[in-house]
Amino acid sequence: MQSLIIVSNRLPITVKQTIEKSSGGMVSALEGLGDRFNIQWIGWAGGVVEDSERKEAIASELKERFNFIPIFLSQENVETYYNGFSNSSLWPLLHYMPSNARYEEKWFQNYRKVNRLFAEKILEHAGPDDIIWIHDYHLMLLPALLRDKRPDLTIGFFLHTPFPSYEIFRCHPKREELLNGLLGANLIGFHTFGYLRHFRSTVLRLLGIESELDHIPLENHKCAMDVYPIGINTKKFQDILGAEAFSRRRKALRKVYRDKKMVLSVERLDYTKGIPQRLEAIEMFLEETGRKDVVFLFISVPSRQSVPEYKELLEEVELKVSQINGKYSSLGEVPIHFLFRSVNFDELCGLYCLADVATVTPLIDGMNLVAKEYVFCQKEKAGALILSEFAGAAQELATAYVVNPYYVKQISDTLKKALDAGETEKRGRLEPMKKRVEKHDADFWAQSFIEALKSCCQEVSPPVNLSGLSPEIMNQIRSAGRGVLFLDYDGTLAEFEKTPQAAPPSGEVEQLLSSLSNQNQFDVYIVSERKKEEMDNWFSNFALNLLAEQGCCYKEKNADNWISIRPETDLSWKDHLRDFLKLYTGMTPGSLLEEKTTSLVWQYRNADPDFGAWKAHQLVSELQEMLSNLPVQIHHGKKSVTIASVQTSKGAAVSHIMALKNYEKALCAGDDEADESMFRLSDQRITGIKVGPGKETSADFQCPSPKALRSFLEQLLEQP
Ligand code: GDG
Repeated sequence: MQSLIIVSNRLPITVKQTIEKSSGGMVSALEGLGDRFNIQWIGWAGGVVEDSERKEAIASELKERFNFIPIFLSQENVETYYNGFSNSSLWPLLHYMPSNARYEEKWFQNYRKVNRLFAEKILEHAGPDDIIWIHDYHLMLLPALLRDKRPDLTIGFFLHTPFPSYEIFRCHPKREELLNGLLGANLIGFHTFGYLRHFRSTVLRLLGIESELDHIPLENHKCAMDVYPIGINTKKFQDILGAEAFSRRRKALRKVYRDKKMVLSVERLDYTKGIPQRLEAIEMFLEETGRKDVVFLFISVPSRQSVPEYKELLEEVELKVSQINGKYSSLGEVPIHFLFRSVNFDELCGLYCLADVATVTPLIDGMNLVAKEYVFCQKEKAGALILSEFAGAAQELATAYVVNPYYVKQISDTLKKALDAGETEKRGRLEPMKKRVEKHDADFWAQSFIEALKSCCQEVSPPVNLSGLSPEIMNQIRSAGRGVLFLDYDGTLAEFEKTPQAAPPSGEVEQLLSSLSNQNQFDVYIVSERKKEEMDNWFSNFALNLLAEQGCCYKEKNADNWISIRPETDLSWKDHLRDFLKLYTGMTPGSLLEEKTTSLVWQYRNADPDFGAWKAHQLVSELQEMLSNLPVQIHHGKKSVTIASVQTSKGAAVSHIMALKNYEKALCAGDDEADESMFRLSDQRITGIKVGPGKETSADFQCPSPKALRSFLEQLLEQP
């Protein structure tokens, strides 16, 4: 049976005198996968265990009883990796709270170390076909660490928190490393489309990598992204709600709160949960209504108390609760019952069933399972859910009483409305939510993620690819009497750089150009949109033919002069357009205008990627209207808009040279819209290779990256 290795910061266990498995949503969801996979779980056992015999004993018990593999952390790692980097640096930032985020260099070093520790442990256990499913922000570097050692692994990553907008994520000192870490995965799952959208735009803005609709094309793999809202462990709730003992428990609880309407809050005491704002809303409610028949019960589970912000929050909340209680209590009547502890599962379910209203008003929350659990537990009567629009759950539970958690008056007014609502209104709101929660439970979540993860790795390569090209075409090209290669430069032979000046040949590219210069099997043309002078500067050390400025002119190797392909071209249109394009350059910081012999090129590689693309579309549509009667063509290429004479194109230049030199066979490679003119030539002698992603191409073959093309060309040059 195939192995599924689940990896999370903590193993779902509590180690006390004995070891007990805890039963959160994830545990049961994953148990549902047990029929199809041999499930192993790797994570921190919790606490600090120094004694090596004790470590061994724990490890062997965990392995034997649950198939769990523990990671042991030192005290220092707990402080730096866990309390420090994960909970004081990443957690606040992922939750839009940069003012709570702190950073120490040492925290990151240890975060990296612990991620490596996880990687080593996984690699010890991962077989060739195993699936690895990593959870959450504690392990953001792990996918790339694994990919680096084992490119064949199937790696999924699920983020349980929000992914914030680029403007927030960019605050983090290690933002690029974190993103690159995540991109090692084959599939990244988010709770909502909003988080996915932010992730894509952050990858574009920080790493300059463009995404396709549902994936990010990378050099050696595809990183798919999708939305998988987590659900609750419905079976566990169902079992308890049906049990006889539970109904007794619920009756007992009801006695405690008889004659009262109960408003329930359940959460970890965390600054993301909007507790101070909710307390203010309660105060306003009590002030305005003077109601004595409502009790507000808070179950605030202690959390991260060694992080200073959490201690401060506790003090703030306790102070506010005592102020409100001091002001609005009467003998025997206390409006807020604040429990700073957890309750057991039976009690929790009892409270869910009993509560007339649940207030779930986080300032931001990845999903929030309490909202879903409350909905599921409404059986005999219909309770009302007040839900923050900033909880991921609000995307699915749209018929709740949705509030802005920052708007205290709105929460207070909604409390009044929810408490006074009739059964019909509450049922009407509840039923669609219940249906959703019942169907899209934790099991559904895990199954959908794993199915998608499996299928992203089984995907066959795109229909046109180089694997078909290698033997057959290589031989044809090699055996042709007169063979020629037309090779575009930027984005084809060399990786596309952020600035046009940053791409002179170096490293692997330089080596390949030397090999191409030192062979005599084929003639080689470097084809580019670049200016003649630039091509002279960059390529004069190589014995290669050059074709510059989108096919306007060429220069044979070892020759001194450039030869114009169509000297009589009409270029009067350039004077009409120059000033107009300069306007766009002024409006778009980072863009520039390049003037070439037969073309004008507006480059926006350095502009804000979204703004640049937006302006480019605007430009193209204006140009299409302006230029309809002029002898020009417009190309919207990679980060550039080219307006060139109709008589000039790379395709026309290739045709011209093919005829002139009477070549028998040609190979054209390019990555961009302008290169399509070579691929579109209806000439049996020509084979086209499109480099990079993108489905729309007239090329015969496609290869994923400049690196892949270089290695293909190296092979081509080797003697068969
Ligand atoms: C992270 C994300 C996302 C709470 N108090 C008691 C108790 N609980 C249980 C609840 C619920 C769970 O804890 C809390 O889940 P949440 O989803 O609300 O929040 P986080 O723990 O912060 O979880 C969050 C989640 O991951 C899943 O992806 O939804 O956004 O932050 O199941 O029932 N359980 C018991 N006693 C308590 O006093 N027994």
